[in-house]
This record gives sequence, C-alpha cells and structure tokens, in this order.
Amino acid sequence: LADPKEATIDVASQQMIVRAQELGVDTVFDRAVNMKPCSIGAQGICCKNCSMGPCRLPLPKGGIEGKDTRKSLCGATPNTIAARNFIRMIAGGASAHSDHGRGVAEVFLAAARKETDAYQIKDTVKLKALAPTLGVATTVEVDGETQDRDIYEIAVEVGEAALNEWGKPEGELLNLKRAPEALYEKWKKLGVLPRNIDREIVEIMHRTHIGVDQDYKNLMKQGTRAAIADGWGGSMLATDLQDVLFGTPFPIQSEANLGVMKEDHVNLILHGHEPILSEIVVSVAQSQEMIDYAKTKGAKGIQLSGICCTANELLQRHGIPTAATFLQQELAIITGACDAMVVDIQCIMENIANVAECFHTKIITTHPIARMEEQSVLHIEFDEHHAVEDAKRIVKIAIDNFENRNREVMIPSQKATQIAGFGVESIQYHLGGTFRGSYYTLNDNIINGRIRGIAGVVGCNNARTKHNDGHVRVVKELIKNDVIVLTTGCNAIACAMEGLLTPEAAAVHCGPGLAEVCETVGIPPVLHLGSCVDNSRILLAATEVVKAGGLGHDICDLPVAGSAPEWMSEKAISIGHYFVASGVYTVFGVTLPTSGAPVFHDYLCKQFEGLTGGMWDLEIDPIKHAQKMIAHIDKKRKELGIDK
Ligand code: NFS
Repeated sequence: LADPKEATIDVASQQMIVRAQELGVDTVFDRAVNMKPCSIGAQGICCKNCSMGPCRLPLPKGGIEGKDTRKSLCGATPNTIAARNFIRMIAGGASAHSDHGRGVAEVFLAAARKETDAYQIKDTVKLKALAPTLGVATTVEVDGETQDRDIYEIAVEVGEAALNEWGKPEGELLNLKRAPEALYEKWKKLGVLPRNIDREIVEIMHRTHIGVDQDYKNLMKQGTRAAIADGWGGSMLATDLQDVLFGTPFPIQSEANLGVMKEDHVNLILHGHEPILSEIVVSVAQSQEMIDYAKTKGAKGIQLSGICCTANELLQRHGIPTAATFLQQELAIITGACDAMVVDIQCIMENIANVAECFHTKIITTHPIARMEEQSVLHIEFDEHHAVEDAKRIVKIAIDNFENRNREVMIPSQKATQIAGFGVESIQYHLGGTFRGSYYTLNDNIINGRIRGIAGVVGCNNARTKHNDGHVRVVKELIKNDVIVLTTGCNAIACAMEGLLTPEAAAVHCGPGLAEVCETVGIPPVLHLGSCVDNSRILLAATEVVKAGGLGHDICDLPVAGSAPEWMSEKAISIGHYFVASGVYTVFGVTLPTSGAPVFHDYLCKQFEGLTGGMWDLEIDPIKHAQKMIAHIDKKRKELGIDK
C-alpha cells in the first residue's frame, strides 16, 4: 500500500488515502506502488506499430560505445522509434483538445442558428473581436452607410468558418496570422503551417505506420505541424468559442480542495473537460426548483464542485469551487459524500466506477465517445438540442441519491481561497497601459526588472511522483525569484490548494519586485488562466507582450519559459510541443519518453532552438527545474540588454 505522506503533500489527500486503505478500497496511489512502469517503454524505444514486434531496443548497460547499431526487425533505429512514439502522443493530445473544440463549434453553430434554447451568444464583444480573424465581417454597407451586422448573423458565419478549420481542403489555419509575424514567417520557412486540424493528425498516423517516415527530423516536422494545429487551432478555437458562448472569464473568488464538499448538502461533482454540459448542469442545479427539491430530501442545498478541467471552466466563469486535481478523483468519492459524479471526456479514471461501487455514489457518463462498461454506471447521453432536460435528469439523480448514503461521511476540512478567471483581456485590464490593446505596464515592469520574466506552469498530476510537490515547489521558486506565473490545468488546482492564487500570497512568497507589482495592482503572483485548452490564452498573452514592444519581435525573444512539473497525458506532450514550436523553452518533470534515443532527445532539447527558438528540457528536481527556467529567462534578458 502507498505511504500517504510519500504519495502527496496535500493533507486532505493523505487523510483520504488512509481512509481508503482502512476501507480496503485501492486507489491510484496504491496501484502506483504495486505496478512499476516498463522501463523500455518509458525510454520511448518500444515499437509496437506492427505485429512483428513489439521490438524493444533498450540502451546497453554503460551506454553506447561507438556507433549505435540497435535496430528493430524492419531496421527502425531508436531515433525513428522514439520520434514515432513521440508524435503519436502529439496526435493523441492534439486530437483530444481539437475534438473538444469541434464539439464546442458544433454547439456554437446550433446556438447561432437558434436550434436550441439552452445556449445563447453571450459575449458579443468577443464575438466581434473574433469575427475578423475568421474572415467574417462585423459591419455591412447599406446605401453608402456602414451598419453593424446582426449578432446572430455574424455568429452563424463565425461558427461555419470555425468548423471549416477542421477539414478544409485548401489553405492554412486562419489563426496562424494571430501569431507574431516573425513566428508565422519562421513556421512558413520550416514548412510547418498546418493546413487543417484533422489532416495533420491523420498524417501523423500515416507517417508512423510501418515503413513510412524513417527520419526522426522529418517525423518531428509533422509533430510540430500537428502541435501548432492544436495550440493555435483546435485549442484556441475551443477557448474562443467557449468564451463567446459562456462569457469571457474575469477575476472571481472561490475555494479549492476536498473541503469544499458539504456533508449536509447534495454533492454533485462535475468532472471532465467540455463546459457544454456542465454549464447547463450549473444553471439547472442553481434553480430554485432544484434547491427546493433537494430540501424535500433532507439536504440543505446543492453543493456543486469540479474536478480536472471542467473544474477550471466552471470556476473561471461561475466561481464554482474546485474539489480535486486529477489524482484526487477517487478520493472525492471516498469522502462518502459524493452523491453523483458526472463525467464527459478525458482524464476520467476507469477505477472511479469500482470505487463508487463501494459507496452510494452514482457515476453518470454523458458523452457518446466515453462510456464505461460497469453495470452500476448510468449513461445519460447529452445532446445540445435537449440540454436542459438532460441536466434536470442528472441533477435529480444526485438529489434522490442523497438519502442513500451508506457509509460514514468523512470530508477533510482543508480548503483554500483562490482567485481565478484571468485571461488575455483581464491581464490587459490589470497590467495594461492607457492605450487599449497594450500590455504596457507588464512590459515596463519586465524592462525595469521588477518582474524578471513570465513562466507558464501547467499540466497534470502523475502518480509516479509525489502529488502536487513538483507543482508547488517549482511555482514557489519562480515567484520567489520575481517570475510571474501563468497557470492552467491541474497545476492551477495544485496552486489554488496551496493558497498561491491569492493577492496575499505575494507578500509571503514573492521576491520584492514581483511582490511590489502584485500589491500595487492587487493581483496574485500566480494567475489562473483556466483549463488546458486555455493554454492558448498563454500563447495570445505572450503575443500581446511582443506587440506591446520593447522586448524583441518574437515570442522566442521574450524572457519567458514553460513548465509541466508533473505531466502524464498525451495532451501535455502536444501542449509542450506547441510551446516549443512557438519559441518557448519548456521544461518537463518526471520523465520524457526519449531517454532511450539520445540523439533524438538531443534534437528536441538542443537543436530545436535553432529551428523555432524554443526547445525541450527534462528536470526532475523541482528547484533545479525552476532554476533552469530562470537561467533561460536571464539569458533572454541579457540578449535584450535589460539585465541589470
Ligand atoms: Ni490537462 Fe485537463 Fe489535469 Fe492533465 Fe488532465 S485535467 S486537460 S490533461 S490531468 S492537466
């Protein structure tokens, strides 16, 4: 069994791991102790792309002397195999983000065409800002006079243009022109401008089939093109269209950790990624009708909370509290107080069904592409055309289940205050200048050295490393050294649980320069920018910094670095690579599936800088990890002549 103190730094999670062990319910933390990863696969040098294999090419003990002669049955080298595996991970990650984006685009179009009452075009300002980037006019000439077009007319064309990005037969992704010009030109020269989102993913699957692409550099070129299609394509479209449909986030206060659950309330937990469903569940659950119904069952009300990126989506737009990171999902059920857990897609552990069977918790799957085999799991397929009815059914199931609690409820008391809801628009508001569209104050404070640089710290938890330890230590080391942190995903949840997402954290944890800026402006030193598709906000924020001037003319010129201290998903690899492709030095913790192919590893970690200005790195030790990022930031400050 797992030692709770070794498994996580979070006291609430430690308590729940002990509780699970007392009840004989195994969790991911125990399984991580019992099953070790395959060392050959972990090094990236196992090829199972045909049935002559799997071919395994372990590094000889003592390393390679002379020529590396390892090869598979067909002759594939470690570099070819590791590159194939790596870009297949990019394909997996890019497809997850982008299919989410496609789903949003479809609902967006249904809303624009008024085929559903459940969704409206909420943020018309953002819609109008977005329209020109997709080639849609916001005004029309009538009798020589310029008139505003109807919002829904614009929205229909925006929805159609957006959906077209997934499969258009010609041209290139429209969003690419939103990148700094120098970056766009670089991509063009490298031949990596994505043509459409789906095609780049399909081409990865083709190129990595037996006997196709056998040059790790050429394989990575396609990996780069697909990753750009994710960050600047599918993910960015998901974020933009979600903002228009549900509102662009602005700073909002809430709480985080398992302690947000309430014993005397119906606890309905929303877990997964797309806000399409959860947005409607929130509005239904907050209706008087449902609250009254909950009271008839003996509950004081309905406590909603979130897990994974659904949590981030609902937090940034509604202040719904965050119950848990990826690794705490089983623990939320082990409280005995989770009446229903609604899931859609991505990062949902299959084992929650087993854990739920030991309690009264109802697991409800809602997405046609993500079902569970267990009989005990309910499936309510969600459809935007009858969204409210579906949401009502779901909320009622949770309420009806309140009476069925069958074990002692044990909710940990730990929870922390958090401010979330930052984005390109709100950073401009807080750290902008007098002129609209400018990040003047931010740039000015970077130039004068109060802020040393900007870090994007993102990504998952991973049961192969101590839960939240890497996240928290990397971020604390950065802000201690005056590096402002932009966070998303499960890193944001970890930082929230640690109290780092409050303005008060500045005085406690920051270096003097960053503390002064945060205190003057009234912002936390760690800004929560949302879910993992919202990493696209980081790309656009970096672009705004370039545009505001004084710090070079491309993202790779900026004193900026990226990090995923506890990554585990394919999505993280796609994100990491679109950061690298956009010119950002990006450090991952835990492991990288490249160590068995030193030449390929070197290509990603050193030579890539000559291509895009960004490069990969691996650093397991959190302090060294942050220090490497700071060293890169200092290198860029020196190149800009602002190192004093
Ligand atoms: Ni991101 Fe969100 Fe968390 Fe990792 Fe999973 S929730 S999309 S993949 S585990 S950060």
